[in-house]
Amino acid sequence: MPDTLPDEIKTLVDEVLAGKARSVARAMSLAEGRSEQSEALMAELHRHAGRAHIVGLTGVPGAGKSTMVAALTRELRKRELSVGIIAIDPSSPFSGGAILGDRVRMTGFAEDDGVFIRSMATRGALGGLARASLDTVDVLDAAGFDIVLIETVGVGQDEVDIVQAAHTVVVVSAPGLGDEIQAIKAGVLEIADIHVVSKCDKPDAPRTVQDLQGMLHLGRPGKGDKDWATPVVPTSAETGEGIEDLVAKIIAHYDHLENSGEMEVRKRQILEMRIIKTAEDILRDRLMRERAGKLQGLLEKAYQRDMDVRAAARDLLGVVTELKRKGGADEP
Ligand SMILES: Nc1nc2c(ncn2[C@@H]2O[C@H](COP(=O)(O)OP(=O)(O)OP(=O)(O)O)[C@@H](O)[C@H]2O)c(=O)[nH]1
Ligand SMILES: [Mg+2]
Repeated sequence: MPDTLPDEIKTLVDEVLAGKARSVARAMSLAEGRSEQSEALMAELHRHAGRAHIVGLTGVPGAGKSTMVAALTRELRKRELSVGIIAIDPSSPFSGGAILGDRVRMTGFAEDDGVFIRSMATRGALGGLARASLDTVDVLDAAGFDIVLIETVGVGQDEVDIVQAAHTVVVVSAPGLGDEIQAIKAGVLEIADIHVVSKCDKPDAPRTVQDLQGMLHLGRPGKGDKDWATPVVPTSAETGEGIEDLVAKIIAHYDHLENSGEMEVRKRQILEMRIIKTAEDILRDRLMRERAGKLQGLLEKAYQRDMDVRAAARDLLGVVTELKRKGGADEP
């Protein structure tokens, strides 16, 4: 580690690498923000991340994602794989309803060192949600979790971006919700590496399975990964049906990515996306700080029709020349 790193951060890094739960939680809180400390921490952790298998789960609200995450975690633990979980929760941090629900479902893991659960509220997220949540993935990755599960609702560009930054994308559809249609609209079905039909203890589940299989036969091409045939896995958290199969498919997909060279391609795509998202965040912060400054003069000129909007925007961008050298949020 560089000598310039504050002792406090050095200790935190060591503890995260050792997998100490309390330090992992603290590092994740830091990672969500963008202080100078957070940049130093993430720089160090980045060097140690890159080993976890990152699995994204998405689907419309109520599709059964959280129940599935709990069932999957139980199955992965049987195989002695450690699991870090990030649930991106659209509920307000104040109502806390859904977060509480997830906590209750996951309480079975409270005593288990091999499971770490974190809920992130979308409302009130510090900085861009995608940037923040993917930085927290790095923390779990560096902490040595074998699998990192990310649960997001498949609605909204941010959530779709986040789940697409997983190595393996699992799209959960529930029978009878009209999910097929809704998910197509949200552009979510196309990003699936694995389709899951949850609640297959319900009578209309076979229909949903058929719909998805039909859609795949119609040649929705997914990610253009020709050597992977996207499976449709019916599951029930109620009866336990299909959960073992789903874990097997997730692991098979990982093996496929590694053996075909596709993993390297995806890891580069994910990093590209993260770098751009982070740059956008830094830029937005910097520009927002000009609201009381340079922007005032520019908007006045635009208001008087002495300057057009694009010229004003380009002029405003003149303030970013210093960003390369300094941190984002904390520079004066
Ligand atoms: N019958 C049946 N019900 C299920 C199954 N899995 C989940 N459910 C129920 O479906 C409802 C929604 O489940 P969640 O796991 O909270 O769904 P979610 O997709 O995480 O929902 P949000 O996080 O709110 O988007 C709950 O009432 C569950 O009890 C299942 O396999 N069978
Ligand atoms: Mg949920």
